[in-house]
Amino acid sequence: MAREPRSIDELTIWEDAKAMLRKAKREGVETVYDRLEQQTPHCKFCELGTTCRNCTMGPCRVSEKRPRGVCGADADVIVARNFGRFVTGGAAAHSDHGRDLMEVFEALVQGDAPHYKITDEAKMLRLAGEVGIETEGRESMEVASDLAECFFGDFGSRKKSISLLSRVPDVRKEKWAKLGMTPRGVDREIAEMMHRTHMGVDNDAANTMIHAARTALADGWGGSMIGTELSDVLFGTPTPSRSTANLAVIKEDMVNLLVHGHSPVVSEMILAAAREPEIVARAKELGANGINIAGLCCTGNELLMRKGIPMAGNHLMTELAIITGAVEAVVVDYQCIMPSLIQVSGCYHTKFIDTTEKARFTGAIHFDFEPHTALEQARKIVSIAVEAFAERDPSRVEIPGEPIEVMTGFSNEAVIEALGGSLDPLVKAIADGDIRGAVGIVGCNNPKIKHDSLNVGLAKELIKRDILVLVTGCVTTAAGKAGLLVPEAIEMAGPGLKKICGALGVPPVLHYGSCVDNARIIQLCGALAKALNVDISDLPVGASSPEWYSEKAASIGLYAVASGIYTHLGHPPNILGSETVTNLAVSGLEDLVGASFFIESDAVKTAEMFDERIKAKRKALGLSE
Ligand code: XCC
Ligand code: SF4
Repeated sequence: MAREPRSIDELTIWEDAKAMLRKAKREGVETVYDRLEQQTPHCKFCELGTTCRNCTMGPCRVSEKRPRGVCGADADVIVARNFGRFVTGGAAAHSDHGRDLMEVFEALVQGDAPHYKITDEAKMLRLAGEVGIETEGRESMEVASDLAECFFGDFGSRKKSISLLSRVPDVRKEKWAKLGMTPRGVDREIAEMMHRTHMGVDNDAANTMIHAARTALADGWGGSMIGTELSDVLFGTPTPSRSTANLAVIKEDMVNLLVHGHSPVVSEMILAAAREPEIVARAKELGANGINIAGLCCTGNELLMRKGIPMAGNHLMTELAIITGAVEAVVVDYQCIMPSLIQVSGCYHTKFIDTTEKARFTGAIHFDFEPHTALEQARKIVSIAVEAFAERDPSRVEIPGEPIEVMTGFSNEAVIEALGGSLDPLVKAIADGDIRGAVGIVGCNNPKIKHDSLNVGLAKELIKRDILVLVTGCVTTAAGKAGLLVPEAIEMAGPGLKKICGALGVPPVLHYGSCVDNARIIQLCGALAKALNVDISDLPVGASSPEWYSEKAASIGLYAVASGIYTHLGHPPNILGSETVTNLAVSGLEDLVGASFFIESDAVKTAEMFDERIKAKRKALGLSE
């Protein structure tokens, strides 16, 4: 049954978004919301996860009437296989991003990446120490070379477990070993999932799900974690700083270049090129006041965290940013870049530039970013943006609202430093009940859900209950626009959180980075569990992805659960066609790994669920509720 199209007010909570949706209507520009209407209703079988296209005896759709595919696979097997591949897509995306950082790091060690450098050498040496590489009395580049070798090894097939499991409490590792869930190698688990889900291989839903968890763990504690750590080594470990967010960070009097995607390898070079005097002078010659770099999605998070570059918007704002009519260029690397951006750019003077061989967009201007020529490429790209300023049509420019202040840069290192050098004050605040627990709110936007309503709603409900919130990914922009990422937001928090954050001068909602940076959150959980001598599943913590859409979010959710973190999703993945798989996700995993998923679309109810969970965990630790 087709539903009534939603009004603009029902699509999003933001005024800047509404203004641009109205402009899109006026100017006849199609957006993600229009296409969602066209695609609704979706295929019921696909929604339930009960379709299979894994061989040409099919495709098959199973139901009560036709309970088995041609090969005999039932709904449990089909749903588990589909979910397994779905998660694996996400793990592959994060991890291949991690690999790109390894390649730049290795090129640097080999002297083949002249424009990159080791910015945080101390962190590089610390990392090397953590994975058992000798650092005493050795040249830094020698250590770096061993570290690159070690991380490449983590992607392969020769290890029994990936190296950063050194950050996981022993009890948790023993659990994984018993379940056959220990991640051995990033690429290995990914490839093995593709093998298992071929026709006639793994035909036991629970067994497939265990391997899905193992693949997700290889992402969280492997590919993503390596991506995050090497990004810090190369571009600097984030420290607290101030910036701004929303569409008004786009400047009418400047050349606006938006970076979109995920990898700092490209965006950091764009930023460096845009700061060179010659190119700024050219912008001024053309009548602009300078060059304004702003971010979208996670590459935006990377630059926001490390360089304080303003954030124009999250996933559902990417089309709308171009609709301001003031964007000279959108420069993308990969992931979450709607192909529609090509069409939207085409409606304006906006140049759409892709930068990697593995993520090309038909109709885009293409550059092939390589470590040894990165800065030259970046200069050419910024020049294209600058020259496009002359083509802008001022009569079509509309930039809504005013930028909102945000505080960013909360890496674990920065948090520990703010706490005076150790996690002890945090442990004490938790023990005293000032901070009752912590929840990471992560992930995306999804046009099926009123834009950012749940992301913001949940964050507000949690801090009221003295639950510290950490945000990453597209939730960052949501929290920022809602005024939650500034120290003054303690006024919206409960008394305990207000006291602690007030004393430290930090917001009750901490920006922890991009999607790969969820690795920072599990690392923190691992460290807290070790400090308390308990398992991660004993901690009063949770994770949530209220408005998720992507395979990557599914991988993040599953590695959180498999690490022992109770995890909320605002809507279910496509698994409801199998009772076995659904039950495993929402309860069975609890017995296996000490945590499970829960699905809830209401912010208050979700906060109450976390509250109950945190109470129970605190009680079990002998703490006041
Ligand atoms: Fe993509 Fe990372 Fe989701 Fe945003 S949050 S829509 S995955 S950009 Ni990760
Ligand atoms: Fe159908 Fe089985 Fe082939 Fe899937 S693997 S398409 S269920 S025959």
